Amino acid sequence: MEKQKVLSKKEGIDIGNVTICEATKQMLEKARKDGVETAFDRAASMRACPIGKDSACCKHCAMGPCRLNAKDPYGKVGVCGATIDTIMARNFARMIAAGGAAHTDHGMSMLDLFREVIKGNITDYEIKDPIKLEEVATSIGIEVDGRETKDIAMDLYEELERTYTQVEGEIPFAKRVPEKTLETWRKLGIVPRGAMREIMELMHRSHMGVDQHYENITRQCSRTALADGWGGSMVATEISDILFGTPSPVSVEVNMGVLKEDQVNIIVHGHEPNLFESMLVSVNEPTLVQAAKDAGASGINLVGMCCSGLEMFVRHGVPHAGNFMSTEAVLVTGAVDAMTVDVQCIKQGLAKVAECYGTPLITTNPRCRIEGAQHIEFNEHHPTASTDEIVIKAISRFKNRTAKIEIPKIVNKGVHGFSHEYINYMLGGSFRASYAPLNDNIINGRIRGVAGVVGCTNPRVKQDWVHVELVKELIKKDVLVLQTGCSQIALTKAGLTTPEAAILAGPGLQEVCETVGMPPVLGIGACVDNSRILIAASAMVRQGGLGDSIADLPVAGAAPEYMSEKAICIGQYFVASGVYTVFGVTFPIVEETKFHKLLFEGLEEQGLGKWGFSPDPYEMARMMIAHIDKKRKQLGIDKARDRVLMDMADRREMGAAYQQA
Ligand code: NFS
Ligand code: SF4
Repeated sequence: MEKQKVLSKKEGIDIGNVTICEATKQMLEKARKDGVETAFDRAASMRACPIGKDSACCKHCAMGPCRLNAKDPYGKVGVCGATIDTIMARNFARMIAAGGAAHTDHGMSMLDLFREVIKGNITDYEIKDPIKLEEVATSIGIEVDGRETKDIAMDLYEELERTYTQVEGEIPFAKRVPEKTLETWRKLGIVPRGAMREIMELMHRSHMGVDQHYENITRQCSRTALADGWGGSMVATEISDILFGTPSPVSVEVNMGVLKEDQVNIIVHGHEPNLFESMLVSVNEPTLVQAAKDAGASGINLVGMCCSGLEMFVRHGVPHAGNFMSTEAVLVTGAVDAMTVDVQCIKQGLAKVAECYGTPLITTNPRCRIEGAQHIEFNEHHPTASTDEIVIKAISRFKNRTAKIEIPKIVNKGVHGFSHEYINYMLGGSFRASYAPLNDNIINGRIRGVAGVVGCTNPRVKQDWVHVELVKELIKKDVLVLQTGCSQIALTKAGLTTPEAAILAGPGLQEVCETVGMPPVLGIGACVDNSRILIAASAMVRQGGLGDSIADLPVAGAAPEYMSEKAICIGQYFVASGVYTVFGVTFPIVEETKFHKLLFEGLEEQGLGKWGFSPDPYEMARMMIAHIDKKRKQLGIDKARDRVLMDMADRREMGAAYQQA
C-alpha cells in the first residue's frame, strides 16, 4: 500500500473532539496510523480566511480584489466605490446562483430522463408511480380523467420544462403556493420565471458595475432561490417519485458497520438517483453475483452515502454508511471495493484516500471528473452497461485486496421515508388522509410547532453534535422535527429516528408519537426533498386554523452544520417562503450593516421569513422555539397549549394515584 505523507502538525487533530460519530473517530485513528490525511486535518491546519469569512472582500473585477474592514465596515469602499452592503449582497447572490444551479440542473437531468422514458427512447426505466403522476399533474391544472398515462405524462413534461426555460410568467408549481404567500411574492415582484432566466439575471446583476443596491440584489436572490425550492428541487423530487416510486416508511441500517468484510462492498455517493437505481439492478444481476462468488465473496453489498444514499434508502431500504464528513473516513476501512460518485459534495480529497487503500474511485457524470479518479460514464440509454462495468471493477479489487481491513462494528437503525403524502396518510388514516390531525394537535398544543432541521456536516464544528443537540432540545419542547440530508443521518446514528425515541420528547409530542406509532423526528429524504417540507407547509396552511400564509405557521428551519452554497440557496428559499431559518457554523456577513439588518429583520417586515444565526445548538433551539411561540401567540393558540399540558399532567397524576390505590 502506497503511503502518503500528511499531517502538517506533529500532534495533529484531537480526534475525540472533531466528531461524535464513533465509527468516524475509529477510522480517523486508523488514518493517523496509516499516515492518511482527511478534511478534518486540513480544516485544523488551515484557518478560515478572516476577511472572506465575513464576506468583506470582492474579486468581481481586476481593479481589485478589494478587501474591506469588517471592524469598520463603512470606513472604506472598493476601488469602484462598492460599499460593504453591495459587496456582501453580491457575494450572497453568487452563492445562491451556484446553489440553485446545482439543484435545478439535477432536476433538469431527472426531467430529461422522464421525457426520454415517455418517448420510449429509454426503456430501462419506467413510470413506477402513476398515482403520483396524476396527483402532480392535477396540482398544476392538467386534466387527468379518462386519459392515458402517457398523454398525461407528456403534458406534465411540457409544463414542467417551463420551470427552467420560461422567459415570462410564473413557474408551474407557483400554483401550489398558498394564496396569501403568492400575493406577497407578486407584490414584491419575486415570483420566479424559468430558473435559467433567474440564475442568468442574478449572475448579471452581481457583475461589476450593475446592481449596486443591496435591497434590489436581495430581491433577485429571493426570486432565484424560489426558482430552486418551488422549481428545480421540487421537479427533482416529484419526477424521481414518479419514476422510482414515492417513499413510505422503511427501517434502514446506518453507519459503517453496514460494510461486510466477506462481501464486495460498493458505495454510491452523490445526488442523482438514476445511477444508484441502475447500480441496484447490476448488483442483483445473477452473472455478476456469481462472479463475486467465484472471486471468493459471499455476495455483493451495495451501500449509499450522503444524498444519493438517502434517495435509495427512503425508496428501497438500501443501507447507508454515513454523511458528508464520513466519506473519506469510510475509505479508511479498507473494505470499500469501489466508490462511485456522480455530482455534488464529492471532496476531491477522496481521490488521495482511495488511492492509499487501492479503492477505485469512479466518476460517472460528464459534469464531474476528478483528477486521479477513473471515469466510467453513465449513459441512461444503456445504464447497466456502466454499472455492470463498475461492479466488475469492484469484484476485481475484492479479489486483489491488499489493504488491511478494519470495519467499525456499529450499525444504527432508523425509520425513514416520510414523504408528505405519507405524513398525510399516517396522521389522517387511510380513509381520511389529511393534515387535519397535525393541525389539530398544533392548535391544541400537544405539538408546539414544526421544525425542519437539515443540511450538511462541516469540519469547522464537531461532526453531528450540533444537529443532535439541537434536535434533542426541540423534541423535548414538543416541537416535531422534519429532516433531510446529512442531518438525518446524524440523528439516525444518535438513535432518534425510531418510534422508541418518542420517550425523549416532551409530553405532548410523546403522546402524539405513541398514538400514531411514529418517531418524533421524521426523515424525509435528500436535500432536494426539502421541497416536500414546502408542500407539507402549504398543506398545513390550506387545512386551516393556522393562518393564511406560510409566514403565519408556528414553524422554523435550521441548517446547524451547513457548508455548501446549496444550503445558502435552500435557506433563502425557506426565508422567502415565510420561514424563520437559523444557520450555524458561520454566516457570511458583517453584523451591524444594512444588509445584515435586511436579512435578519427587514425581510420579515415585508411579509417573508427571516434569517437567524447561532453556532450554539441550545441558543439555536431557544431562538426557534421563541419564534414558534410568537407565531402561536399571533394565531391566538398560545393558551390552548397551557391547558392541554395541564390536563395531561393531571391525568398522569390521577393515573399514578389510581395505581397506588
Ligand atoms: Ni445537502 Fe446532499 Fe450533505 Fe449538505 Fe451535501 S450531501 S444536497 S449539501 S453535505 S446535506
Ligand atoms: Fe473592487 Fe469593485 Fe472590482 Fe469588486 S467590483 S473587485 S469592489 S473594484
